This record gives sequence, structure tokens and C-alpha cells, in this order.
Amino acid sequence: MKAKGTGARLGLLAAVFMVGSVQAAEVLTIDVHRDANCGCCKQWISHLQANGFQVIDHVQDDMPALKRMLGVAPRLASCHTAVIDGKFVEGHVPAAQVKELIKRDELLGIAVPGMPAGSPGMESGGVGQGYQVIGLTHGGADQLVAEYPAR
Ligand SMILES: [Cu+2]
Repeated sequence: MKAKGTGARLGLLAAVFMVGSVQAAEVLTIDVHRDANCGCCKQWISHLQANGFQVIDHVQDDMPALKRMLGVAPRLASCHTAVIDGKFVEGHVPAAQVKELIKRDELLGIAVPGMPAGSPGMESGGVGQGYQVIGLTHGGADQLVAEYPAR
């Protein structure tokens, strides 16, 4: 966000005070598309909100069609599909990588394929498995963005 002129700067300052001191000046808005009956999707939304995102929740009838439209490769598919800055966020991606995606213009989107236990929104019973956050480049190649647990 580039503030130009005094009015814009004052507006930005007001926004900073409204969201509090622990969060960044910019409120990140993300659109989340999910099936009506998806419980883990709602838990992932809570994870985003706890990390400072403003979530716009969309209940969709045809998730596969939406994934195709956004360019989510079938091998990367999970339950919900979010959109931020025109890029897709597929599945239970941690908030840290969603924030990183905004700066990665070479990526069409990122994904945590499947629904690995221990990923944000999938913390059932404290049992975790390792998982990867995969970026999809505009050229269609996979790129490792992060790995959990971190090595
Ligand atoms: Cu899920």
C-alpha cells in the first residue's frame, strides 16, 4: 500500500490504530471458497483470522469447477480453495506461506495437497504428519515453498 498525500497517510495511521499494535498496518483480505458441509475448512478460516486475515467466506456448489477455473492442478487438490491477490491458496496452507505468496509473483498459487493431519485446521488429537507447501509456477512447475516440520 502506497500512501500518497496527507489524507491517505492519516487514513493509514487510523487503520494501524484500529487493528492494534500486534498486526501489520495492512489488513489482508482473502476469499475462501468451500463446500457447505466442510468442517475443517471452517477451522482453517479460524486459523487465518487468528493471524490477522479478513476472511470472506463463500459456500460453493461446484468446487471442482472453481478449482479448474483458478488453475489448481489436480495433483495439488484439497478441500477448500482461497483466492488472494488473484492467486489461489489450495487446502490447509499455514498463514505464514499465504503472506509469502503475496510477494511471489512467479507463482500462480500455493497448495498443501490432500488434508495432512497436523496442518492448520487439521490438528485433530495432536497427531501430526509431515507435509509440504507447494507453489505452482505460471509455467506449470511445482516449487517447494515450505516443509513441516521445518528441517
Ligand atoms: Cu480440509
